[in-house]
Amino acid sequence: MTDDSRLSRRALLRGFGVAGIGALTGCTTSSIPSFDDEKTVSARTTVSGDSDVQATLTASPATVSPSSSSASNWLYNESFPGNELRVTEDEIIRVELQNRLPTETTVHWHGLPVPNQMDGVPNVTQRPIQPDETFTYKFRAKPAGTYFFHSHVELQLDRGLSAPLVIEEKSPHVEYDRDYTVVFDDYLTHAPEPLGGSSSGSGGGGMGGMGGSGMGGMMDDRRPPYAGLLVNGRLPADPTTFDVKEGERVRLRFINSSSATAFRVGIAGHKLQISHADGQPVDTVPVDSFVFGAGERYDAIIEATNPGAWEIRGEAVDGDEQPARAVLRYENSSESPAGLSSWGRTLQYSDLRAMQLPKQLRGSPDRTFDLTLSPEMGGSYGWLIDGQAYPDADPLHIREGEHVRVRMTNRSPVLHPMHLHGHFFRVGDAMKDTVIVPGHMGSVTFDFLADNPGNWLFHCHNLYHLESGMARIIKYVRE
Ligand SMILES: [Cu+2]
Repeated sequence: MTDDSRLSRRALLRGFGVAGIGALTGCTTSSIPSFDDEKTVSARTTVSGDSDVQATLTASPATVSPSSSSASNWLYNESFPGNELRVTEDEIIRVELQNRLPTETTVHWHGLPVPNQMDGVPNVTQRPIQPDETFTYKFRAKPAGTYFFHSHVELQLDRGLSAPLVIEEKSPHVEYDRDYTVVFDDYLTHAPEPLGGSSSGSGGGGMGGMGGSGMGGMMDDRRPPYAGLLVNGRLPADPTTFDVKEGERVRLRFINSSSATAFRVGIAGHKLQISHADGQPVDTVPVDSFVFGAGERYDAIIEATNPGAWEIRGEAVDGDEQPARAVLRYENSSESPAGLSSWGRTLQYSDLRAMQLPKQLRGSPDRTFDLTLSPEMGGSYGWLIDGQAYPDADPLHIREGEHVRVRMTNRSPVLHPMHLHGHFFRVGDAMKDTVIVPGHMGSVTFDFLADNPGNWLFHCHNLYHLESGMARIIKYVRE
């Protein structure tokens, strides 16, 4: 590993893209989490041996045109979304990231519990990859599941630096004839900018901006000026088509790779048999729709027993863009797709039953964190975990082998999709890595086994909340 002890505070801040945080909070002292701290427990070693799958990712500026006006984005291998990386469980993956961007970058393997030094969080798990530098990520693809990978530097995810990662099971618990990946995203036609500034300024409305429908007039969140919502990189007017044949069972891997959008998803004319939550197998549960936040994934089996052409629809939960759209088209059907008329029964977390729950997570925890999620008060745009804005925030200390419980209460009117790196956690009877904490005093508890030493980011996957402080380091310590 490289020697990172020389990194300055400025470099650390720059790497995480939160140079404004110091000014925002007025803090000059801080406990910047550093990954060379003596108290840190040694991370799992990286995998040795030859790799089974090699890939090269070139991150570079590129042009995409999901709409008539093309936009300048930053992409992997000039693809949008990036090309899917698909492997079989237990294979060793070696990915060389070539940075052709004008600034530094990293790759995070969202949801996959890789060794800490492969996790791609700048200045926490690795030195950011500089322009024209190359960095090699190598890890074992385990466990199987639907994941994605993305840049973890600043707002680069919202420029297009993301792609699906599918790790196929050797023996899946569900049968299917086809397997499609369905990526929901939000789309900017220009470079993303932090949603900073004062609420007293004109235009933005700040944290005090009046909410949309259903907010009861309470304060609402800001939202980037998205030009539209996408399925697999396409706007609703020019939708992706998924071909099926009558009688087939089709596995759909839904990924929310957006930066700031929770989607409500359904398919006209078809039930969804939810088979995996965040890539992990569950007893199949039949629903008509589900809601997922940024960073969440669901796999569903649909039975193709209703010939025709049908809309796959994803509506923003807190946005007024036109819904994202794709088409499920049966062979020999040429009609225009039938729209979704009702959301029907929507999946609840309490419906999910993991095929396997770690037995270490039974009983009472060794350690519990009670954390509030709240907006910064006083007119600045900021998001806090227990009153602190990362990186000026205390790490949460845990010890290897512990059963750790995290209770989150949301003292804001907007939902937060909270994501833990390096671990799956138990929420209800499901194993997940990202969970929505609903607004208006919504509360969610998750439990995890501290079995992957290192310094791990725990944060809101709304990129704009993350960038304005909604993160903590969970740090393995010895004492
Ligand atoms: Cu959030």
